[in-house]
Amino acid sequence: MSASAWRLSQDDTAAEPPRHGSSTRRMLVVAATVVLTLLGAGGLAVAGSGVFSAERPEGCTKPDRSIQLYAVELPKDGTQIRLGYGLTPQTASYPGPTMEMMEGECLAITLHNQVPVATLEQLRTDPAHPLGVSLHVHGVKYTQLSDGTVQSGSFVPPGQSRTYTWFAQQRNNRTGSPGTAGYWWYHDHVVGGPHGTQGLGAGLFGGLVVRRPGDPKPDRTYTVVFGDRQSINLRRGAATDTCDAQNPQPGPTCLVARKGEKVEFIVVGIGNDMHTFHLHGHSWADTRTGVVGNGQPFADSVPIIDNKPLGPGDSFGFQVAAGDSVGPGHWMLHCHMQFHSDGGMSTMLHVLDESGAMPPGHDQHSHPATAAAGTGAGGAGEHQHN
Ligand SMILES: [Cu+2]
Repeated sequence: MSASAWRLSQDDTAAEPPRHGSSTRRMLVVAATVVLTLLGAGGLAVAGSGVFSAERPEGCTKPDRSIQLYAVELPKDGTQIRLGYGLTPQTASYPGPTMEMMEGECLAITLHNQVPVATLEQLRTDPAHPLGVSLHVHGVKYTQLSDGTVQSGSFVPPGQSRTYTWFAQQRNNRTGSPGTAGYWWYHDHVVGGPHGTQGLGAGLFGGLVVRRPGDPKPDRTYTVVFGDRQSINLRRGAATDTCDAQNPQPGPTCLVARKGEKVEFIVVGIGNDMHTFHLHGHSWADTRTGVVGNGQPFADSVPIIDNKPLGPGDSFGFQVAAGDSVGPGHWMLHCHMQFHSDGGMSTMLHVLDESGAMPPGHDQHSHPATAAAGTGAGGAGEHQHN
């Protein structure tokens, strides 16, 4: 790829009248690009990839915060390979850790690829495709060097590490930037093929929330990913909910809260299917934060909903006060496409009372769908309720 292959000619820009000497200036820019590429100056150039990009987005002079992220192989689900991101290799999960940023913040994430080569080879659909994992994010700003794709050369070969930079750009009325606050997600874009389809299918994804100062803070946050084969967080039926009634530990397969706690959901669609996200007993505002702020103008024009369409790549989020007005109980959370919920795309939000106990009369729960646990053929991870 030559350096000029993707250069938009200035003469093609309608708003810019042709000026004397502009072609000379262009030549100088190209020459400078070549020199920088040869020198590999300051991480500004990626030799060999044909990409010339700044290391960080405009507005991010240096990272405000740095974190380590590990991509590892997890125990198989039946015959399905499972991968996960974790803040440590030992705590990797699918979905991966929920990332939280404040608008204006610049975050450096160093991804360590600890997935065995043999596993990546098994997931590869084309022998010519390079082996690696990556980190691709939705909603916030990043340069080509943090795109997490093969074509930009921004992935992590086995055993190696790479730092990705995300910038939660602020709203700017002068430039017209709408800001980046909202509910987003991140995922692999490399495992198996150029779109990371195998990496996504194996579990390399997670939620991201970007807040503005003054946004409501939740007591706990759950990321719920609706996917193919009637899956929630890549599980189906009973495997979506492994909460221990005596000692429920919040996690990807245990959505639990005390009455009155502010519970935040980050809802993400992956795969190829359309879904609708429905939560029993609770409703939310269809806004950026999912709540109607105090004194917010036009509050009556904000739709209040308890069901929302979700396509592949979509994400949204909201907060509810657990059990508000309706009390403790096992509140269903499911896809409302009937053949999806019947197929096992259904789990529970367990709302305990203020003391953390499920009051009498609510101590039994069962899943309407008795489909084989998990999405793997062997149904590993199946568990019994009651
Ligand atoms: Cu569905």
